[in-house]
Amino acid sequence: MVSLVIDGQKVEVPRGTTILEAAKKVQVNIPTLCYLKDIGHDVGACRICIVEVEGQRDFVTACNTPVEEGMVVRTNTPAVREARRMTLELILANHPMECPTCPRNGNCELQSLAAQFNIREIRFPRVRREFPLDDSSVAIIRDPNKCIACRRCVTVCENVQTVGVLELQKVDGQAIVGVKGGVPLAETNCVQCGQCALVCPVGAIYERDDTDKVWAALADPTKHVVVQTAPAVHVTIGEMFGMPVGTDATGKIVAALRRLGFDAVFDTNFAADLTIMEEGSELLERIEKGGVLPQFTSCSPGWIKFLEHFYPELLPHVSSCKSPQQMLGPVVKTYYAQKKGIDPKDVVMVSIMPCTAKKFEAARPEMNASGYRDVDIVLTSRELGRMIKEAGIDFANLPDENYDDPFGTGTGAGQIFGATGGVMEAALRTAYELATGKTLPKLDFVEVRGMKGVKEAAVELNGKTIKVLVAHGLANARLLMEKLKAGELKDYHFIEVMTCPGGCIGGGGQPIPTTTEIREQRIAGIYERDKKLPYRKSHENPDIKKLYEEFLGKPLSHKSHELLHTKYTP
Ligand code: HC0
Repeated sequence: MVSLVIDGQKVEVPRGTTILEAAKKVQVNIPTLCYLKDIGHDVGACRICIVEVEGQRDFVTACNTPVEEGMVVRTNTPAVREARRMTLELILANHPMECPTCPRNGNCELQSLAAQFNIREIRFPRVRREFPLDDSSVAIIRDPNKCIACRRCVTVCENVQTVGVLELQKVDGQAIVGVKGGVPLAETNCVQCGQCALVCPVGAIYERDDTDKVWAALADPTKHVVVQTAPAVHVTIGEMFGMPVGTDATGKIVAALRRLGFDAVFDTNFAADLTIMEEGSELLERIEKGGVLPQFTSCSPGWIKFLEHFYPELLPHVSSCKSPQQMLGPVVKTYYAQKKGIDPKDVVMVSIMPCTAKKFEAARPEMNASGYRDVDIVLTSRELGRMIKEAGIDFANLPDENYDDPFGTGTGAGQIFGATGGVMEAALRTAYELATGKTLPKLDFVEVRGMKGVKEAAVELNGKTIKVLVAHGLANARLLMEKLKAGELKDYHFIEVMTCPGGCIGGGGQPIPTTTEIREQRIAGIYERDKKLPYRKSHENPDIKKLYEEFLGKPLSHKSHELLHTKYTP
């Protein structure tokens, strides 16, 4: 242990602790701007966290300076406060100050710091920036004018996702983050996961806003506007309305969507159950008939794009199943439209997703199985939150309402899709019972749950051991892909990959902030809801049984293939 004094308070902390962390022990929150513990980003670039250390001539950055025995630290002297203010004013002099029209208005770390430091004037000449907006991507928009060069986006893209399309550049003498090679984002290997938007402290990277398209559809009397809500959104949207992290707000989301004017509100959990029926059957078929193994899950669109860019030779491992989002669309535009007597051309399918890459997935040219787009508009959790606020709906006090028929029942298996390991656990619950005809002795596969980067489990199916792996965050996925290429995963049958750390509960379209602690609380909310639902296995979902009886026939049928499956070619 190391003893030191911070602002006159004695404190003892383990060796290696930073001044920033040590100060928290004596109830001192040193302000930060670029620092982000979750992604290991402690470059000390912004210098907002500077403090005085007795005996040292210069200020030191608290976020990356380890404590030393006998250190005397002062975090709140006039000189420290003035230096921090000057730094902040210099950043603000370079900032467009368009707060009222900025997507991060009210949720911006720079804005909060300006308030905390009581900044009333800027003593430096304003720098006018006129860099072009990069809106080449269907999902992510970059506004370099607002970049404060904190480099969090570079770190998350490089280290957490190993995609690495961003870098710090000097443009017109100014340091800003740009795309490597100076090309538009859409022309790079960006997988559109949106983790950069989650960590950006300001409005320099954000999701494309498609809310106006939805308002227009809702106002059009000739359109039948259908909406689906992803599993992860159920336990995260409440955060935008002051509800505790992890709160299950499913019933309130349904009520809010009805009040916004949607004609039918369906549950993506139902579609997740449908995916399990198809993907589980595909796995059993691959095992029986000697197909390409291990099979990869296909529901996380950033992961598919990652494979297409970095490991195209491994695409034959990917399940042919579309994601739940993309399965529900064509079923709505065929089976449901027929049932209701609506021309599918008048159906607008909207998805509420935790994910920016879902916008990209919906826009893929091949996703039009019914002759119309499978999904017309994708909104992230943040966009839906904004629509609900704009409509003046008192979300937290809404009554709980139920989804509409015929896609209103989702099981616990569908619900856990929203957390890392959930697709695998849901698949195992169903594959075991379909293959053996026996009831699972234990429903919870706890081995595949939680924030560990790579997890594994095994299950006995008719005397054969089925081995599975789960990874989340693309750095972990890359590890597995390298092992697979090296021939080390030959005896594995199924691999789940979710693009974002923690799975969809940590998706790039989720409420900001999304920290590791928040991810864990959201995951707990997901499993709580799983436990409470009347059905917890996809094959027991009565709406799924009905869909197969009335329309699809059986999993992997001709109709299923036509509507629910696709092909990713190297
Ligand atoms: Fe997910 Fe999904 S679970 S990808 O993480 O499979 O985005 O929540 O909606 O489609 O169901 C995201 C979340 C989904 C899909 C589902 C899958």
